[in-house]
Formats: sequence, structure tokens, C-alpha cells
Amino acid sequence: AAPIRLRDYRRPPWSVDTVELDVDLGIDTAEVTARLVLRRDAEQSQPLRLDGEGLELLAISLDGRALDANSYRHEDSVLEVDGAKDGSVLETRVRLKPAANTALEGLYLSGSRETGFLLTQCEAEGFRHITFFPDRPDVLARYTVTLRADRERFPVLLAGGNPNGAGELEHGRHWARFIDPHPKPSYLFALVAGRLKNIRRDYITADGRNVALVMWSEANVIDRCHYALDALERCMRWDEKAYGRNYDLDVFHVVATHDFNMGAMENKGLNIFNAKYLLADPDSSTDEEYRAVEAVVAHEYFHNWTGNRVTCRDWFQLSLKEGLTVFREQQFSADMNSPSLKRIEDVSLLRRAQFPEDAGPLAHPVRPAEYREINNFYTATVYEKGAELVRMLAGSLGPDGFRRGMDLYFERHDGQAATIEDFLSALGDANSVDLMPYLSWYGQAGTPRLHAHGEYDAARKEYTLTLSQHTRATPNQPEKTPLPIPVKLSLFDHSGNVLPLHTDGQTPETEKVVVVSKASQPIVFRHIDAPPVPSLLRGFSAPVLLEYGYAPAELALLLTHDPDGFNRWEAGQHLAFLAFDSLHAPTDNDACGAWCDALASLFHGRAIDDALLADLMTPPGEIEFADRQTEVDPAKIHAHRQELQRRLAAHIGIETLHARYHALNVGGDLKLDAGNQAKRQLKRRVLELLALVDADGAHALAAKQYESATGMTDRLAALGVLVRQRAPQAAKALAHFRERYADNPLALDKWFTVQAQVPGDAALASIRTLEIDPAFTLKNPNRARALFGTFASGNPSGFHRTDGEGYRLLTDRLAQLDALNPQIAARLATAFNGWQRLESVRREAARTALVALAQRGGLSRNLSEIIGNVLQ
Ligand code: HT7
Ligand code: ZN
Repeated sequence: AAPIRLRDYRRPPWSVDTVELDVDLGIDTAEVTARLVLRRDAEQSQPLRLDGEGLELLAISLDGRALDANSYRHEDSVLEVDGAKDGSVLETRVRLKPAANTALEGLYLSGSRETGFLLTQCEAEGFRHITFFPDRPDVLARYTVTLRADRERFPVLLAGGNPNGAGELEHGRHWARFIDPHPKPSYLFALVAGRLKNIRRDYITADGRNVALVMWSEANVIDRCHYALDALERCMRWDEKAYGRNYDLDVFHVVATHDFNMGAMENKGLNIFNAKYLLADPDSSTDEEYRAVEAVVAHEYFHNWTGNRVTCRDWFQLSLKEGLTVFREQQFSADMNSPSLKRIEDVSLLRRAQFPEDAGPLAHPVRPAEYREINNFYTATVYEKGAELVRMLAGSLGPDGFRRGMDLYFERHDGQAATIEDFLSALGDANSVDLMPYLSWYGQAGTPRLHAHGEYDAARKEYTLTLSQHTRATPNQPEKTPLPIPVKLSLFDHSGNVLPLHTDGQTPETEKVVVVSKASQPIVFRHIDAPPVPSLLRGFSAPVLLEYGYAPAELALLLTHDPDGFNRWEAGQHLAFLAFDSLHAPTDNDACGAWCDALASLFHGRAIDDALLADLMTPPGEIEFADRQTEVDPAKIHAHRQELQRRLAAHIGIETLHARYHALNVGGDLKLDAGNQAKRQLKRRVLELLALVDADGAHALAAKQYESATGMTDRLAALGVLVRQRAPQAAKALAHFRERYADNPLALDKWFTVQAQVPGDAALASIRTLEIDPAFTLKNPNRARALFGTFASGNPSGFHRTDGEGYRLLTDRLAQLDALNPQIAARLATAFNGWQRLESVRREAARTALVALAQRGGLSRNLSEIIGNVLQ
């Protein structure tokens, strides 16, 4: 099929004012009756065409008259109806098969036939799997939904909107009705039906509305929803204060499911969550997972304004809601936790997931120009890079200006389907500035390289910093234009003091933002007594790759002296790259020595937060090292990264590491406060380092930690060390974990994940054993991701074998998975991104496996688009 193109966008010829949906629910079959009041665009003349996939049409009538077979055509996922007029009422009745739906799109069954429940997933184009409808986000309609089902099997019936009656029917059946007063696009429709328990809390919004907050799950896990409910209340209050946004229905339902393709879904009034991002308890969740629950609860809640009240005109504008909502969640999480640690976490994710995407065959702009399968565009580029673009805009306006801009955006576009241009106009108009130059960031793929070069003129006491930019060609975009790049910078002297910045006619400050919008731009600083050390892109002020020829000593200085935690970390990461390079090409400038010295002195100094210290002592990941190379050998990268850490551990010393481990191992396992979390994080790092210089000692400590841990963070950290190091104690701990968590799918996922992380050639055997474990199934996305996602995307030295067996195993499973769940198959296939930069033996093996998969035929649109793009 031809791609769908942004430039071909046309207003909908037909839209829908109101929808009445009557749904008769059953496990094997469900019947949906839809009454649509139609609105015709007077300037267009196309016949009425509705989307519909996998629907068995049982009845159809127009304006109360049953249609004969000549008055409509139902072909290729489109229903074309003759005779419709502005104001016509179209009624259709269709049959669906929820239990047979393994793609988890539309109406499907979560869990078993006997005890599971029914739910829907409509974003992006799932509503067409439920009824015939113009299934596009610019058709906003008012929904009235009536659900009917057997009371014993489906005691709970939920849909988005406010409850509007419920009652009994004959033969043990019952009904419930919901009316959503807010017009919404079809992708925000949702229903849930089954045996569920809830916890609830009353909430009064800042503007005085009483809201019932209700979290639902299967009975055995309802006690694990309390943390999420607290997080929900926190983020609701935060949105009232930070953005003046109040919740707008009488009830807010949140439901947990173990069968979900993504993290969660912001359906209006009825959010649905992958259980992984809703359930939390110390026995089965790590500290990181607690933070993820808080972040995802907030993200979905924030969508109520950025996504739901103001939605997207078309799917090309996806980042309008996703990038903006990620940014809002980042602000919230920074406020709730440590801003520096949050920024480190977000920038690491960007570099691990988005930079490689932008550098390979799947590169696309934040606002793509075309797609074949929209589900393939829920990417790190749209989400994470999109959030960075909003951050640049917010930075350029300042906090008050950004708030003014957001207020105007909501005022202008509430109840509308908007575009990225609308967003930039509102932000700009509210502040009388033109932000349109930033639009080019949305249309241009690839990570810009920002090259910086400093010249010091001792006679004039001037320091000239020249900043230039260049973006490499990406697929279908050979030419690139310069972008506005805000570079926040400071200068330090060689004792680590920050210098006042004297530029033309301005009062000196110690930090400044220079917007580089040309290919090359010099900036002159006066009254500089000696060559300074520049600290560039502070706070990661733009999503670019910085190229500056730092000497190791300069980075060590920033790592030790920069007052900002994030910038210290940045300097440490940069120094670790130099240290890594120096391992195989030693130079006089001992970068490795500088890195080890600086970290050892911070480690001994104890003046720094434990969690930040743990982050500082973690070198960039294997994927980030690979991103800087042209002939990638993942085994070598793994070995060199390990060697780097071994040297750090040796430099600090075995005794010191043991002493610090014991000082940190002082209980508080179940306490979630920042101090205890930080202790656990540093303890884990110390244990991992110790394992590289005193394997026996570290394994003994890890085994003991595993046995005595009362919380999952310490338990999993210990298990990870034992398993990844293939310690003799690993088998016993794994057997124990397997049995202890046999009935806890989220914890059991970690058992699969940790074993899929075994580095090197041993990984494959581990995967082969694990996939025949009775608990393994490709049908559950979390389980499939835990095993194959971790292996293929999170374990480069295990997956990229020279014999190509990793590639063959993955492509075989992708073909199987594609028949069940194309969205998940396509996502896992992105592990092949970057295969062209592998060294030649692996490259050839990857190509052979990919070509064989492409030639199998019968692949879904989702998977074939990814494989086709990856191979181009
Ligand atoms: N907006 C949600 C996207 C989503 C989704 C997309 C495709 C297929 C399944 C999906 N489930 C959820 C998630 C979010 O960004 O909040
Ligand atoms: Zn989102």
C-alpha cells in the first residue's frame, strides 16, 4: 500500500456529532450497535466512507430505514454508504470476537477465559476494530455508551465519561451507561468489563469539583495499587499549580492489565495501564519501578489536557501530545525527586534509544512526513526528542513566558484537534516572539553535531568560542539546514571557579544561552585572564552531539567542580569516552587515569549525594559506545567497558569498596525515601565494581544480600551480579526466585530479563532454555519483551554473535510473533537498527537473516515496514 503523507492532509469530509454505542459483551463474541449523527463538510462532496476492520456486519440502516445490499459497499476495511446527508443517522450492528483477538488492539480479553476481563485499546486505529467510524483524530464526537453483560461473569462495567445509570436485565444480565460531555476523538474511547476490585479516594479539584479517583485491578493485586493512587493525587495537584489545569469529569477510573502492548493509555476518564506501570510493592518492585509508576501515572493524567482536551489533527502531529506530555512529566518528576538525577535519567534514555534511532535506517523527523503503519511511529524520536524540543521552547521563553504560552494554547485550542504550528504560534503570540524557526527541528531528522572550538588571545584577554553545526544525511533527507540550537554555557578557570561572562554591552552573568542558528557562529568573551575551560550545553540545553576537543584534565576539573550535578555527570561521561578510547590507543594524556582519579576522589570525599555518585561512577552504556564507532564489534565494546570499570575498581581498591559496601548495607530495605534509595543505588554500584576485582568476595556478598534482602531492589541487584557474572551461587538464587514469584508475572518477568542479560556467547543457550520454560509465552507482550526485547536490544554482546545465531533466533520468533501481535513484532524488530555499522562478519549474518525474514512473505504491515526500512 502507498504511504500516507502529511502533505495530503484534508479536513474530514464527514464527521460525527454524537455517538450512541450499545455493547453486548461476551468472551467469545460481542455485538456493537452504533448510532452516529453525521455532519457533512459543505465544501466536500465525497460519499460517506467509514473505517472498519475485522467486523462482521449484522445490520445497517440510514435515517431509520434498513439499507439493501446495493446501497452500501463493504470492502477492504472501508464501508461506503450511499444517500447520507448532513444530519443523517447511520446505525450499524457488528459482531466481534474478543477472545480470538491476540493483537490486543480493539476489544480483547486479558487473562483467561474463566477469570479474565474484557478491555479495549483504540489508539491509534483500534476503534475501527470495534465499529464502523471515521477513525481519525480530527473527528471529535460526544459519546453515550451503554454496556450490557452477564452480571455474574462481568459484575463491573466501565466506560469513559460520567456514570449515567445502571440496572438489571432479564436472565441474570445487567447494564450500565456512561455519558462523556467532552467531545473526543475515537482513539480515546474505552470500555472495561469483568471481575475487578477497586480502591478509591475522593478528590476536590482546585476549581471545586468532587472527583472519585478509582483504581481497578484483579482482586489478588489490588493492594499493590496504593502507591499509584498516591502518585495520581500528587500529579493532579501539581497540574493545578504548575499549569492551572483541573480535572473535568466526576470520576477518574484507572485499570491495570497484564496484557498490554504499551505502557499505558490515556482514554478519557478511563485510563488503562500495563500492570508494570501501576502496581508497586516493595517485595516485587524496584526503586526504579516505583519512579516509573509515578512517571507513567503522571504522563497519562497530564494527557487529559495535552492530548485529550487539545488533541492532534492527524497522526503526524503525534509529538504535539506525546513530546509535550513527556516534557510535563519530566518537570513533575524533577519536582517530586531530584532534578539532576531526573535529567541524567532522561538524557541517558535519549542517548540510548533516540540517538541510535536518529543515526540509522529508521531515522525520521519528530513530525514524520509519511508512514505506512502509524503504530510504528510511537518512537523515542516522537516522544523523547519531541520532549527535548518542547524543553528548548520552554527554555527560550523562561518559566513565566512558557506558562503564558501554554495558557494561550489551551484557551485557543480547547476542544480542538491542533497542529504543531498551532502550538508554536500560541507560545510565540503569548510572548510576542516568533518561534517558527523551531519548526525546522520538527521536520528534520538526524542528531545535529555541534562543533565547538575555543581560541584564547592573551594580549587582548579575549576568548573566542566558535560554534558550528552540521547534521548528517538521513534516509530520504540528504540535505539539512541549520537549526536554532540554544547552547547554555559557562566558563571556568583552572582552579574550578566559574567566571563572569563579559560579552558585548551586557552585564556579566556566570551562565549564558547562545542560540546558534547559522552554520557557524563566533562569540567573544572579554576580560578573561587565562585560557578558560568551557562548560557547554549545560543541562543538555539542546539534543545535539557535542564535539569539543577537551583535554582529560579539563573534564576532570568539570567533573569535580561543576556545581550542577547534571553537568558533572556530563563531564564524567565525556571523560569516560576518552578513557575508553585510550584503552586501545594509549596516549600521553592519561584519560583513564584522569577518570579514575576524579571518581576516586569524589568517592573518598563523601561530599556528594550517593545516588549522584553512583551515576557518576557508571560509564556510558555499550549502545552509546557503539554509537561512536563505524565498525561495531559489540563483544569488544563489552570487554573494554568492563576493563574501564575494572580499572576504576582497582584504583579505588578492594578494601575501600568492601568498607563502603558494608557502610551502605545497613537495612532500610523497605524505606522509599530518597536517602535510602540512594544508598541502595550506590551499594549496587559498589557491588558491581567489586565483582570485577574480587569476584569470590563479591559473589559471597551478593549471595548473602540475595538471601537477606527484604525488598526487590536489593534482591534483584544481587541476583543480577550473580547471574551476569555466572557465579556459582547463581543457580540456587534463580531457582529460589522462580519459585517465590511463580504467581507474580511482573516479578517473574525480571527472572527472564536478568537471564537474558548474560553477556557474550552464553546468552543464546540461556534464551533457548528460557523459551521452553512453561511460564514463557509469546502471547504476553511483557513476557516477550522481558526475554527477546532484553536479549536483542539490551544485550549487544549476547545478541550480536559472529555465527549469526542470535539473528536467526530473533527473526524466527518475529515471524511467529507477527502472526499473533504485529505491533510487538515490529517493535522487537527495531533491534536490527544499526546493523549496517556492524563489523563485516556480523553485518553479513544480520543481512542474511533479515533478507530471509523479508522473503517469508505474509508479514504484517507493521513488521514489513520496519524490516523494509531497516534493509534499505
Ligand atoms: N498514548 C498512548 C499510546 C498507546 C498506544 C499506541 C499504539 C498501540 C498501543 C498503545 N497503547 C498506548 C500511550 C502514551 O503515550 O501515553
Ligand atoms: Zn503519552
